[in-house]
Amino acid sequence: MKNKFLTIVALTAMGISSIHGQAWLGSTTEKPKEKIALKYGPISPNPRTDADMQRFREYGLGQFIHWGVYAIPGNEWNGVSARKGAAASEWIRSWSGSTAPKDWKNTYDNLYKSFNPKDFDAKRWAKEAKGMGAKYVIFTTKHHDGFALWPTRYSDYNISKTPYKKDIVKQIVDAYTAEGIDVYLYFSILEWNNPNYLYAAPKNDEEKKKYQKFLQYTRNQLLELLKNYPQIKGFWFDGTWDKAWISSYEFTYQLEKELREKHPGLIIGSRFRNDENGKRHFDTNGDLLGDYEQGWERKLPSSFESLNGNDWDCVMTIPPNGWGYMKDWSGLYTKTSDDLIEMLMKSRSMNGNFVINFGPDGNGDFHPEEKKIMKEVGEWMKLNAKAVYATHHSDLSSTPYGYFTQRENTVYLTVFNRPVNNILRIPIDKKAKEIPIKASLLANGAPSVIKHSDIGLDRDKNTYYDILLPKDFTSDKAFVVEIQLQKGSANTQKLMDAKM
Ligand code: JFZ
Repeated sequence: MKNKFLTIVALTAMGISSIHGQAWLGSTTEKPKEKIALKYGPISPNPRTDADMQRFREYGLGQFIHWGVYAIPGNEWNGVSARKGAAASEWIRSWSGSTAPKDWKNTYDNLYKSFNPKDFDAKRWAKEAKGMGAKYVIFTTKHHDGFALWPTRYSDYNISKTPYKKDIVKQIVDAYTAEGIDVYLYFSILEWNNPNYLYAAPKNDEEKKKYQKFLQYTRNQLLELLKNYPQIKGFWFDGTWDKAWISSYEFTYQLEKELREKHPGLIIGSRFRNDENGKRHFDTNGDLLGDYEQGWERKLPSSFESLNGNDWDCVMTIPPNGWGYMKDWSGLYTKTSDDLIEMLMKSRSMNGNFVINFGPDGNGDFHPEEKKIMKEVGEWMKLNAKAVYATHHSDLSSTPYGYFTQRENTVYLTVFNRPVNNILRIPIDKKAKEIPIKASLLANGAPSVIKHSDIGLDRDKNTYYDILLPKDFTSDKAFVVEIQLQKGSANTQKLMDAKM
């Protein structure tokens, strides 16, 4: 109850519900005492234990790219900003109100005729993403405007009709795969200007027939993507919140099955389909639909426990909102590399992947601020990757200094808050079977002294291991202390309690 209430308050504050009419879900599900029988519940086991899913868990850092014809206006038109008239830069087609240009939708729907990104170089993008440390990329094949960045046979509104002509999805898939970066395709079900698209559930035979055409079109496009780009690892679905799609649970269930059969190992998040009761992300029983929780959008979970062991990723914009190219970043709080690195390590400490979004411009260049972020995150990753990739939540109690991640017997403490006395005091449960024996700085390998300090800070539940940081070590970014655990017990002194 409490969680639900908080969710509603948060949503109202962000005005999200007014954009999508769909509440963000998060892991706030309460499970019923007895399982309710479902015909259209989860298809894949949860959690998945296969190698492809294990690979997903180890990514750590990802890159999201929003690219389409909305990159041309870049959230403005003829010098007028769409900031107050459109929900986000990639939503600029829905620009309305006093600032919207005359006949805007028509102008927008003709933008593809000038889409000709002369600087686009997929190999360069992939190299830069690799330099940032990304292990997977999520690329928009088609956003809500319906414009396809591949030469789809099922709609004329696609890249082959632009002056650029060449298949962009193919170039992305090939270039990123060649760099060892796994590719996931973003695909919006929602299409604003498709005559067969419906928002409300079809009411009569005519509407049903029309929507059937839309569903077949969606299926055709997805099968086409799998056929054209067999290297892809998964789909990242979006725009699945409208009633017509929600009412099509029989179709979407079959489609998910078909996609999985055609492409073994395929990874699909929880945003694709709902059960027969219209439950999205989590079914009527509170079980995850899809392979990982896909509701963490521009926000992070508050605790590891609240995630109920589900896999998840968080997708994050650098500006407050706006995923497509935005020419003007002035007057906005844009996240720094420090902000993003902190969110990355917080995600990793809770078993999640963290995905940073980029919105290249109409020429195929990244925003100068994005280039800076990419470089800074990449420099940090070069030193600290061991704390990020293939790590997981650590059972050590959370610490005010930063975040713990762990791989086998090695614990990484990414320090964001350095204590003035240079002592990192790590509480270890007195009953723990493993204790810290060695610590060093990832940045330069310098060893740190560990001292066992047995003082009753928290009612004697824990004993403490003090890691003494070298005083002459300075860093203007978060830094990582690598800590070796070894089997053993803390041998705490049993002091007699005073008579009181
Ligand atoms: C969607 C899109 O509308 C947006 O343009 C962008 O592509 C983003 C990644 O996904 O936006 C959403 C979708 C769901 C929520 C919020 C924004 N949500 O559930 O809170």
